[in-house]
Amino acid sequence: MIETVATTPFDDQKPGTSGLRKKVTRFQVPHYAANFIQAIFDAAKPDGGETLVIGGDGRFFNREVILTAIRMAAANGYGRVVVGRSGLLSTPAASNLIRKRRAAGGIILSASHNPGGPDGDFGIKYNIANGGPAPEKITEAIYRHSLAMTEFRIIAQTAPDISKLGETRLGDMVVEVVDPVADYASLMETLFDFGAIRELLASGFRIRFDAMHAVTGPYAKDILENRLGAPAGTVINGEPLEDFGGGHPDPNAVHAKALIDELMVKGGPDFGAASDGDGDRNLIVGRGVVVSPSDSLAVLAANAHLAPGYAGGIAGIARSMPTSQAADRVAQKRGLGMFETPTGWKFFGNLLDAGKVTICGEESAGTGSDHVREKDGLWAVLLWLNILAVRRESVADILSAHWAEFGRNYYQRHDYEEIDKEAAEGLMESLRDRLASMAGQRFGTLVVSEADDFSYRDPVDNSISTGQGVRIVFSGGSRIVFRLSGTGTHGATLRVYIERYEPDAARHGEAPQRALAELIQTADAIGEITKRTGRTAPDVVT
Ligand code: VG1
Ligand code: CO
Repeated sequence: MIETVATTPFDDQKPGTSGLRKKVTRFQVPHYAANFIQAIFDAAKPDGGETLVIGGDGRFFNREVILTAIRMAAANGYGRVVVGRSGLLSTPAASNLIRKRRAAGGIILSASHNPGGPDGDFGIKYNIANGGPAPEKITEAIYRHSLAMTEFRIIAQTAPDISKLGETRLGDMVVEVVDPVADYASLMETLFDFGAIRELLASGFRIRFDAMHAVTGPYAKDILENRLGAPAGTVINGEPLEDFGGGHPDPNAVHAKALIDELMVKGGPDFGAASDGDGDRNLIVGRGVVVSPSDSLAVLAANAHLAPGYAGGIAGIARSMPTSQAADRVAQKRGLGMFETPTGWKFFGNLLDAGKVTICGEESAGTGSDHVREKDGLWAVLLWLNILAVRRESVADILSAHWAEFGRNYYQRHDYEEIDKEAAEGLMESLRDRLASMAGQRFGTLVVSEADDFSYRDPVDNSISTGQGVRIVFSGGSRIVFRLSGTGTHGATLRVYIERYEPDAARHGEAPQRALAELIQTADAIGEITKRTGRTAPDVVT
C-alpha cells in the first residue's frame, strides 16, 4: 500500500559541489531525508518501471536512509531497485552499475571524505542514466522541488533484508541485492593487464593500500589481494566502519600521514595508495615521494596507452579549473584536446559522453576515465600499477622523467577551514570587485596579466556556469585561484590554489613550499586572508 505523507519544505536542500551534504543530525530531523529523496524523484520523473541503483559508503545512517529510499522508490513508479549488499557501493561502482544495468539513475549515500558517525556528516547524491552526477539543470530542479514539497510517497511495507543477495518484491517493485564488488572488479580486468601487474607483485614489488575503514576495503582486498596476488595484509584498515574508525577518510598528507610515513623510509614499500570515504579519490605515494594529484593526472594521461584499455590512445583530457596545468602540457605535446571545467565531476559528464575526452582529473585527488562517469580511486591505483609493471621504473623516476619532458608545475592548495561565512563571502566579493583593475598591478616581482571570475560554457549543451572561482594569472603563467568549497557542512572553507611552471629540469628538486614562496605571500596580500579571516596559516596544505 502506498502512503502519502504530508510534509513541509526545508529551505536548505540546495545541492553543492557533490550532492546535499549536512550534519547527520540535520538528516535525522523527521522527513528531512524523505523530502530530499522525493525532490529527486520529482525531478527525475520516472515514467514507470525504471531501474534505480542505490548504495552508499557505509557511514552512520546509511542503512536507515537506504531503506527509506527503497520504500519511496517503490511508491514512485520504479520497477526495480539494484542495491549493494548491506547498502555498500563505492561511488565508481555505483556509476558502473547504473550504466551496466541501464538504470534511469542512482542514489548514492555519502559525504565522501567528510568524517562520519553520529556527530559527523551525511550526504545524498543523485546520478543520472549516464552514471554521472546530475548536472546543474537537474540539481536546480531538485532544489526547486524541495522548496515546494508538501508530501512524499512511501510504501507501507518494510523494506527487505539487504544483507542477503537475491531478489524480493516490494509492492510492484523488485529489490535486487547485488555483490557490490563483482561487476566493478570485472570492469577493472577489462581495462588493465592483470597478468603484468601480478608479475610485478610477484617480483618483490611491495605495495600498501590504506582503505581508511571506508568503502574501498572490500574492493581493494578482492582486486589487489585475491585477483592480483598481493600478500594478505596489503590492504590496511580494510573493514568499512560506520565512523571510519574515528578517522577522517580523506587521503591527504594529514589524514593518511601514517601511510605516507611508511613510504618515506628506506626499505619501505615501493608503492602506497589510499582512497576516501566513497572510493572515488586516490592518493598515490612512491617510495620517498608523494605524487600530487595534478601531477598524477598528467602522468596517467601521458602513459595510459601502456594499459590495454587505452592502448589505442586517449581522445583528450579534461581538468577542473583550479587543477594545475601539468596535464595541459601533455595535451599540447601529444596533440590532444584539452578542456578546463568548473570544480566537480558533474562537469565532465558531457565531455565524456561526447567522446571529447578519455581522462579527467581534479587537484582534489580525483582521477578517472570514460569507463564510468565518476572519479575512481582504485582505477587510478590500477593504472599506476599497470604503468609501473610495463616501465619497471620507480614512481620517483617516472615522476622526474615526466617533469624533465614536460616541465614541472609546482602546485599547492591551501585550505582555511570553518572560517566565518560572512568573512569568507566578503573576501571573495572584494576580490571580484577588484578584478577589473587588477591587470598590470605589481606584487614583488609578479605582474598580473589577467584576472577574472571563471565561467564555463559547456561545449556540448552550451549551458553556462558562472562564479566558479577567481583566477589571477601573472605574466609567465603563474596562477593564484580563490574559491569557496561547496562540500563543507560548517562555516565556510576558503581554498587557495597556487601554481608556478618551471621548465628547467635543474630546478625541479625544490620543495613546493619554497618554489611557491613568493606566490604564497602574494595570495595573502591580494586576498587579504589574514586581515579578513584572522588566520595566519592554512589548516591543510595539499
Ligand atoms: C571538493 C573538491 C572537488 C570535488 C568535490 C567532491 O569540492 O574540491 O574537486 O569534486 O569535493 O569530491 P569543494 O567544493 O569542497 O572544493 V568527493 O570525493 O568529496 O565527492
Ligand atoms: Co569522494
